[in-house]
Amino acid sequence: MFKLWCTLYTSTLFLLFNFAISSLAIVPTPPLPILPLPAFSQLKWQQREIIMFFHFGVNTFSDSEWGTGKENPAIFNPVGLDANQWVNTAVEAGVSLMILTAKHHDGFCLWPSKYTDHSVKSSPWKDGKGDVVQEFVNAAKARGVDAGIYLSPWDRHDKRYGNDLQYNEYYLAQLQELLNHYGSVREIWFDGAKGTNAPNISYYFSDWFYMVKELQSSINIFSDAGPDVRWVGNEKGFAGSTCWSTVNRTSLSIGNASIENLLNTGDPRGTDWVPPECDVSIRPGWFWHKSESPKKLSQLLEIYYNSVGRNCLLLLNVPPNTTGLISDTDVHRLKEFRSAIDTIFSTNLAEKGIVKASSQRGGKVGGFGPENVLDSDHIWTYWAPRDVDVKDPWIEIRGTSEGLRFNVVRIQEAIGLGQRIKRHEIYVDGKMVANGTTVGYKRLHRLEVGIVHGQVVRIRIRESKGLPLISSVGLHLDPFGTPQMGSDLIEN
Ligand code: FUL
Repeated sequence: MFKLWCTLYTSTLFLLFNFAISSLAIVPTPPLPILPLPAFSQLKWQQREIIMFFHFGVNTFSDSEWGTGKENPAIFNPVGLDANQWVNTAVEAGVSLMILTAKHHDGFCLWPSKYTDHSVKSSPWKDGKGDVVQEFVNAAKARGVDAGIYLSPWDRHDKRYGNDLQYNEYYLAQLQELLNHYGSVREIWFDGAKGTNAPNISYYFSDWFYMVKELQSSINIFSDAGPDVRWVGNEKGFAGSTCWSTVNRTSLSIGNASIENLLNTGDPRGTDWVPPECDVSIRPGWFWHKSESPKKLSQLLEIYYNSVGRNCLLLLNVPPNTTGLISDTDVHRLKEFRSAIDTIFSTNLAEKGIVKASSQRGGKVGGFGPENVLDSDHIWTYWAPRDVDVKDPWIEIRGTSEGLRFNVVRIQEAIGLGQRIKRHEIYVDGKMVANGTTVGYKRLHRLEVGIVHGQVVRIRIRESKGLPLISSVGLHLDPFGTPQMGSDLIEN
């Protein structure tokens, strides 16, 4: 009897063990990533979609774009400055990161730097006791918005500019002031611009980059050449219709006009993850000028589709005026812009349909089914086809009896595992309505044919690096007009 119990006991244990092993074994793992991958701070940055730039300084008062460096600090007197109004404007526009020009090319510092007198401390504003950077970061913090800093390398005021050692020491000293004393800074902007007649100088970029990372661990460094975020190659707010977050950093350098196309499109063979940022101003100039007014809503939407809709971040500049406030016209235009984006994208018409795919990794219970493209996680839940389905994987939305009526298609890749899609096509009831190359974090297609009404929308992935992983699909109705002729066709 004892022997029988022992046998029964061991065979039950054996069965349980095997069951545990086999049920473990059937849970499919996520596929391997395709390198390079974004760093944590780059992934967070990408999800911000729209961030805001504030160009403010002596140029605001001298009505110029590039100050000479000879401006008298006495002109700087924004008597009604209210950084809370800037932040409220940003929050209402859906912005989570704001970048301030702490020092532009004219060399005037918006904080009381100990290393120069050419700053707010020599101005009449608050009797020389004010600090715009402090007011900016305080206001941002109060509303849970992140802060970023622009510190122009080109300095037309400081006498040390032109002397490599002295100027680099000065620049590094200011970086330490800004990154040590104003709390957490999430992005720093190293502008590559420099006038043709400016003195020769070498910037000690390695020293700057090391110092920045030492002082702020979750910061992203922007420059023409990264290392974390690259310039998009123009100031129109347009990324390439092919736009890779990957590039070889060794092919990039700061202030080099010959790489603008590469910056615009990236490189599918790139070994570094350095996504582009599209900087553009809401007005013709970067600084506020009485004679200028903000862009029309249709222009802002065009920019949105060609930046956020092309795997980019939009860095929209909204310059404070001489009072120290964002002008009402700009506040109003931003409200219209936000409300238009919400109108278009807050309803996903695909949610009314049934989603199907050519195959799914791990079968029905694998966790990689096509239904993942309709949830709210746009990074870590995704549709993955089976390993063998490399030839022509597809995902489709089937409408209910009323069908699907839309004019915008949104596709998002699970970029946490690398950017993969090289070519894709979109069909409605078997007819191609749009096609394109890269997808990346977000790709928006405004249909050139206008509103379509159909039953089955199929997205075919024609070429990709390994398996395509799609984290979200949206069908949307944009009531604000069709794309400006040919804008979707701009190849770079
Ligand atoms: C450029 C600068 O020269 C402009 O004045 C502006 O700051 C823009 C964002 O970058 O390179």
